[in-house]
Amino acid sequence: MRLDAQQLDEYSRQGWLVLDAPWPRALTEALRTAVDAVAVHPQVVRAAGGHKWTHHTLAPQMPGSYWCALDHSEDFMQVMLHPEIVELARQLEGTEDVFFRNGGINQLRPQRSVLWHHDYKMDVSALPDITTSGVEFMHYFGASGASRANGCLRLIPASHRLPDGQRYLNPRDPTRFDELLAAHRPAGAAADMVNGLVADVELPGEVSVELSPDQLLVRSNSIFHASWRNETAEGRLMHHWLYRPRVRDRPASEGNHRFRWGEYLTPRLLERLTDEQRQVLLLDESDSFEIDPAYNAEKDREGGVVRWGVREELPLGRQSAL
Ligand SMILES: O=C(O)CCC(=O)C(=O)O
Repeated sequence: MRLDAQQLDEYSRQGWLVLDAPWPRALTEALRTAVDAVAVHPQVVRAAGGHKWTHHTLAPQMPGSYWCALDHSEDFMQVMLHPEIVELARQLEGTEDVFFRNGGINQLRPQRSVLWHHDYKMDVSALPDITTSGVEFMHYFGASGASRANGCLRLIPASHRLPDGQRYLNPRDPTRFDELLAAHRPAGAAADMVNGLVADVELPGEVSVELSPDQLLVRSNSIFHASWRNETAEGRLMHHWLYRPRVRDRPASEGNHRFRWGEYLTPRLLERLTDEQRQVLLLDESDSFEIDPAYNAEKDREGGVVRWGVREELPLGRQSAL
């Protein structure tokens, strides 16, 4: 899937786009089937040390882990590594040399919201080869998609850049968004807000991104965003994933690799990948990069335990057959 000049310009200026999902609808249905098969009672998730707001009926693979059995399992990988997605990522990053950083499921719990934040604020203007901070795809794959009622995304268009419109955000600089937030958050509401129990404050210029499960949000990894509070009784299903341009011969923290996929995907899943999928997972180049030191603790804690496989390898929750 390739974007036209107008879409590219819009993405560059505003930092986000909504597209029709470029994969067959059956793949989205397979994601829901997989969730139904693996889901357990929310109390079981809590007892298993479920991550505070991203796990509702999907248990972490080990206590405290961010990762459930599905995040990079076969059906999810077939969407995240779909040829149309790889093509889009390459076009948006302006280079063939991109890698799949990671994906993950956010099953926003009832009564929870996500506060305003930036995921990634590196000033890439300091890196001569890099002109973007990475592209993130967000797919709200539950039957009801994303609505204000179930906690859809909110974002501030064009917030992925500094006010000069040229540079991406730098974590070391105070940003205008931190100031904006401080000016709008009422002091008395801070405790519940900071804990994500009420929706964060409305900010001037913000947009709510309501989507059907047949749509895809494409956004700069640097955009300023939050979610509404999930007012429904169900966990809101979304999976998102990130591609980044490769940074060679620079410190590991600039490369920002989180996984060596060969250590986390089962042999049966590895067997089912195409050459192109192997390429963006860097499976045949695993000696050519270092894991970002920011993820060393995760690697030490979870390496060899957290794994993702094919459908037949999933732990079945309610015993429903796939
Ligand atoms: O789950 C959501 O809707 C928002 C997720 C988010 O903000 C994030 O993962 O950075």
